[in-house]
Amino acid sequence: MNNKRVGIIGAGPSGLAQLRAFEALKNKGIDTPEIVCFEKQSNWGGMWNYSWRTGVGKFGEPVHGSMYKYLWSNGPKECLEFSDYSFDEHFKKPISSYPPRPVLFDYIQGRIEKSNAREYIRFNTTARWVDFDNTTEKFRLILDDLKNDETYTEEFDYLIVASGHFSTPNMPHFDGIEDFPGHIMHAHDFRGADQFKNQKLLLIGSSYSAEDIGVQCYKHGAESVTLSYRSNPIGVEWPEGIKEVPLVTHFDGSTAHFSNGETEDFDAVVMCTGYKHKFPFLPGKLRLKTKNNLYPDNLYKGVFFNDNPQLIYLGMQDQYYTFNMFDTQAWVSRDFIMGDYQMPSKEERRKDIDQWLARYDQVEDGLGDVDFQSAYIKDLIRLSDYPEFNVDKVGAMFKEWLKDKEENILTYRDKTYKSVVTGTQAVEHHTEWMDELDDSKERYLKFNERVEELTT
Ligand code: FAD
Ligand code: NA7
Repeated sequence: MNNKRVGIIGAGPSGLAQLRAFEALKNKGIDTPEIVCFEKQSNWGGMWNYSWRTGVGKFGEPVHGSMYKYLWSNGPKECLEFSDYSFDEHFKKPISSYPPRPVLFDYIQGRIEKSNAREYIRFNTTARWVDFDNTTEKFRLILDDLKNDETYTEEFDYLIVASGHFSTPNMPHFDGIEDFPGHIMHAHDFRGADQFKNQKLLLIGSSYSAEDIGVQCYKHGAESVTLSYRSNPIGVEWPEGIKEVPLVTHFDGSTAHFSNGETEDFDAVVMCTGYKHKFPFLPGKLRLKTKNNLYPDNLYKGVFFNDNPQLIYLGMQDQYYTFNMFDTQAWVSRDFIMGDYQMPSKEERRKDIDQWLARYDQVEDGLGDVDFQSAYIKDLIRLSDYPEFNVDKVGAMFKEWLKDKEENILTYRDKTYKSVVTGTQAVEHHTEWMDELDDSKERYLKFNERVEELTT
C-alpha cells in the first residue's frame, strides 16, 4: 500500500498531465500515492477555460485567465498533440491544423474525462500558503475553500506546482501615461477585439501577445494597429493598417512619442509586455525565481527544484512545445515519486543544469530555440515510458511554422500539417482564417463535416 501523499496546485494542462500520468500507472494495476489537486477556478483547463471576467473572480481571487475570444491556436496542433490521445481518437475525423480555443479545450477535456481524475480535484480551492518541515520532510499546505469560506491545512510528501506563468501582468510605466485619456489595459485583461473596432490602437511589446492581439484587432476592424518594440521588431511584412515602431518614450495626452522621433495619436493602449512568474503561496526559499525563458535556473530536468526535489514545477518554461512537453515532465515527475527514477546528488544536478544553461546561452534565434526545446523534450522522453513521438519531425514542423509566419502573418493559419502520432494529414478549414469571424466549436466542427462530405 502506497501511503505517500502528492499535492498538485492547478488543474490546467500541466496539472492534468500529472493526474493522467498517475492514472496511466493505475490502469496497469499499480498502486499509486494518494493525489489531491487544488484548483482555484470552478473548472479545469487552466488558460483554456475561458473567462469573461477581468480583475477578480466571483470569490474575489485574481482572475487567472488571459485568453480571449477569437483566439485560434498560435502554432500547428500537430506540435502539441498528446502521444497517448490523438486528435483522431478525440474528433473521429481529420480537422484543420489551427483550431480555435474551444476546440482545443474540448480536446484537453476528452483525454482527462476518460479517467476518474475529476475525483482528485478540489475545485474552488486556492493554495494560500506552503511551508516545508525539515524534520518530517513534509509540505504543509494552507488551503482556502472559496465556496464555503473555510481555511484548512493538509500535509503532503511531494508538491507539484502547476499554477502557470502567464497570468500576472508585467506592467511597465511610461512618462505621461497617467494622463492618457483612452483605455489602457494589459493583454491579460484583453477579452476580444470587438471594443477596438474603428479605433487607433497602440500595442507595446513584440512577442506572441502583441502579434496575435494586433492581427486579431486588424481582422475584426480596428482602424489602425501600431506595435511598439523595445529590443527587436517582430519584423514580418505587415499589411497596410499594421505597422511597427520603436519603443514609446512618453505620452502627451493621447499622443505617443517614439524613440525615433515619430509621434501619433491613439484611442487605446494594450500592454503586451509579458507576465511575471508569481507564486504568492510560496515562501522565498521554495520559490522559483526566473524570467520567461526556455530553461529556468534551479530546476533539474526543468522540473525538480534543486534545493528540494520533493518540490516539482511543471510548465514553467517559455513554450514552443506545450501539452506534450507537460506530459513528458509529468511522467518523469511521477517516476521519481514512485521511486522508479533515481535522483542524482545535488552537485550532479547542478552540473546538469549548468550544462543546459550554457547550451541555452549559445541559442541565437527562433530556430535555435526550437532545437533547444526539442533536445530538452528528448532528454525527458529518455527518462520515462511516455509514449515516444517523433520529436525531430515536430521540431521541423515548428521551423516550418516560423517560416509560414514570416511569409504571411495573415495566412499562416490556413496551412495544414501531418500528425506524427497518427500520420493523418490535417484538412483545410474551408473558410480562410482572415474571413472566419466565428470561433465556436459548433461552427468549426460542422464545417469540417462539410469538408468530409465534399471529399467523399
Ligand atoms: P495554466 O493553463 O495557466 O493553468 C494553471 C492553473 O493553476 C489554472 O487553472 C489556475 O486557476 C490554477 N492556479 C493558479 N494558482 C493557483 C492557486 N494558488 N491555487 C489553486 N489553483 C491555482 N499554448 C498553446 O499550445 N497554443 C496556443 O495557441 C496558446 N495560446 C496562448 C494564448 C494566451 C493568451 C496565453 C496566456 C497562453 C497561451 N498558450 C498557448 C500557452 C498556455 O499557457 C499553455 O497552453 C497551457 O495553458 C499552460 O498550462 P499550465 O497548466 O502550465 O498553466
Ligand atoms: P512574452 O513572450 O514574454 O513577451 C513579452 C514582450 O514584452 C517582449 O516583446 C518584451 O520585449 C516586451 N516587454 C517586456 N517589458 C517591456 C517593457 N518594459 N517595455 C517594452 N516592452 C517590454 O509575453 P507574451 O505575452 O507576448 O506571450 C506570452 C504567452 O502568451 C505566449 O506563450 C503565448 O502563447 C501567449 P523584449 O523582447 O524583452 O525587449
